[in-house]
Amino acid sequence: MTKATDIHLSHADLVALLQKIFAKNGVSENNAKILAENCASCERDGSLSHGIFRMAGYVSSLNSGWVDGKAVPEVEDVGPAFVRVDAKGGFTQPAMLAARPLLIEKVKQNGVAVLAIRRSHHFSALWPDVEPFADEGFVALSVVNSMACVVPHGGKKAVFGTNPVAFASPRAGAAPFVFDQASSAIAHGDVQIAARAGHDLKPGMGVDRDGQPTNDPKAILDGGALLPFGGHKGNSIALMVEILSAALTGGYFSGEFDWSGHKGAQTPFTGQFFIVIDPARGGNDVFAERVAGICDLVLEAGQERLPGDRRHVTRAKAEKDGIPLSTENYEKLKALANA
Ligand code: NDP
Ligand code: PYC
Repeated sequence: MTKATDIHLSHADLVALLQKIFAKNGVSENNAKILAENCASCERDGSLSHGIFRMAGYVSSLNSGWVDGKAVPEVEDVGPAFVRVDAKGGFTQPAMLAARPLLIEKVKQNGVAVLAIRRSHHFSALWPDVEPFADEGFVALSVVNSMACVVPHGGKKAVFGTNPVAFASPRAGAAPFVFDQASSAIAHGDVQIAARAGHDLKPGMGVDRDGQPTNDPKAILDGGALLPFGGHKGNSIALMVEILSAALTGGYFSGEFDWSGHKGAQTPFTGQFFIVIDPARGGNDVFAERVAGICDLVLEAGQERLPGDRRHVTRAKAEKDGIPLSTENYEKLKALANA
């Protein structure tokens, strides 16, 4: 009998396999490498709602003609501290990487710069987008909106996406402090995973098609909706994400794009926003030490762990033993690569 994790792949081998799948499905060589690296890193870190679980959705969206895997983003220098990118209907990550050198140059010049990406598809976790900035000594915040599946607090109709916010900061003597969280009570990916596994959700995550509270993930996916986390407070964060990611960038709101003509489309067609700061401009030479200090205080006060800690433990184990995959999932990936 096969065990849940009887295959272990190196990060490089998983990237190569995923790259082949992207390339087979109309993604350019450059973009395939970026997306494969991103997806393999999610799997390696145990961000399973956005790891290899997403590959079938990527393929389905690409084959529906909804997303352009070959898109070449256009980077626009629009102000001393403002970079804009038209992703041209492609994925966000290649657009962000295309703009990165100019963005960093502006952050170094001005102490702060923003990046506004529009006409982009984001189908992954956000931490891979912000963590590298903190690795280079910068503080970074990013938000992305998705597809309307979250009812506003007290409302009846889904307006917001699951709209995550990710933040990264250098921290002395340790990996950067990074959090990455949906503004819904649960990510849509985790609802899909629970539905497949036949597990109920905890109370307070969603409503069914009649607006009644439900713990059944299938009822949420079948005409129901998710709730914002923390009631009216999560609601305001979801709304802020719509404003920054769509209104400000020129992308679509989560409820605005029409993918009905593309059967199989799954990738939200929206926008993404970044603020990147050089903490040295704060005039505090011990910024990273101060961050480490406040993180230590939180742990000493009794919080069991910090955000990102689980990922780093999972990453270290995967780097030592390989990334664990079930035989079933490995076979599915090979089938997609050889289809
Ligand atoms: P989680 O609720 O699992 O985690 C949110 C954050 O809290 C993470 O930084 C996590 O760190 C941290 N955390 C979790 N448990 C604890 C704990 N006990 N103590 C301290 N920190 C903790 O994430 P979500 O379900 O909200 O989101 C999952 C993913 O889905 C995210 O990566 C997000 O970007 C992605 N997403 C993407 C969307 C898109 O449109 N592209 C839309 C919505 C979500 P750790 O990682 O170490 O567990
Ligand atoms: O998990 O909520 C989610 C999600 C939406 C788009 C990509 N991931």
